Amino acid sequence: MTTPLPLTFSPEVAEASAAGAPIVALESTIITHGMPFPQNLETARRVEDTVRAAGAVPATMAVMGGAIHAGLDAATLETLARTPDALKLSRADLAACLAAGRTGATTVAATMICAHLAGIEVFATGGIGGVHRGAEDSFDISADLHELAQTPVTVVAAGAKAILDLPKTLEVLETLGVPVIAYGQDEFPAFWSRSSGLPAPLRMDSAAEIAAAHALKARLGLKGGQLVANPILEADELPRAVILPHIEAALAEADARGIAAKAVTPFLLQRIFELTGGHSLDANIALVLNNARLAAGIARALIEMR
Ligand code: PSU
Repeated sequence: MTTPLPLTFSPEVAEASAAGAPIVALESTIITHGMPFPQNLETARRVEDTVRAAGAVPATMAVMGGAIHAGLDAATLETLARTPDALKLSRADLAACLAAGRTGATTVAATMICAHLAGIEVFATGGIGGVHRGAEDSFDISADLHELAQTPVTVVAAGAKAILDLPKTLEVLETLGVPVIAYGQDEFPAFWSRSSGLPAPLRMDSAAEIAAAHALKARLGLKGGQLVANPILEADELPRAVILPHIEAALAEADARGIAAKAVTPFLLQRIFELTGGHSLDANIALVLNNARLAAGIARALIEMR
């Protein structure tokens, strides 16, 4: 289905949208820049299946051939997973990528924008971008934070990636007025680990409560979305003490090599993958699946409420 916007729905998503069925948006930067092939493709498929098994329809977002795609068919998903030079799209480059007719993968920020255009209110990812360590010199703060402040989509993530400066990330989210809701625990989770040592600003224990807060925020005329920080399951986590030395080593290497801007996050994820002998990727996959399940529950609850 093509709309007057440069926005194309896959048949599955078009049908769900017409029926008012629950839909969960999924991003694609995690496919092109966050995981190596073929695990990226396998994970993308498993995440979609997890959303379906939990009673919602997955809409993986990407820009291809001059259109935003809400939902990718199997062949298109595979093509994207095999496109290592896809652009990494955020708010700043979405329109330019469309104009140039290039292939682009959507980050959290760009996926929120595309989801909102497609009428989708819930989105699952791994971990959002945030304030990078050393941001006081580099000014490297992910556009994901500002997007959460202005686009009304609830984003389910396992916190912010632990390669970041988590206290500063929480500070910026507070300044921007973004509700940060830890799911089922008091602490803000740290992506590969359940614990960050930092209290979460808010806590909720059910999908229905999160859906109610999402709806009330809009009713009050408050701009922006919510961040749901869903801790990785205990059986899958890499405890902080295990992962921290690897994060420090990868950060030191990025610094020595002068890695900057959009290249930082993909470089760090790849180095930590190598340093943990692949365990960080196993945990990353597990946490995305866990987020997909919760997001489907929130999308269902939103519809049941209306
Ligand atoms: N979650 C993951 N892996 C990823 C990402 C999220 O498990 O690679 C991506 C998201 O697209 C997020 C981006 O928006 O990392 C953050 O990049 P940056 O730090 O450059 O803003």
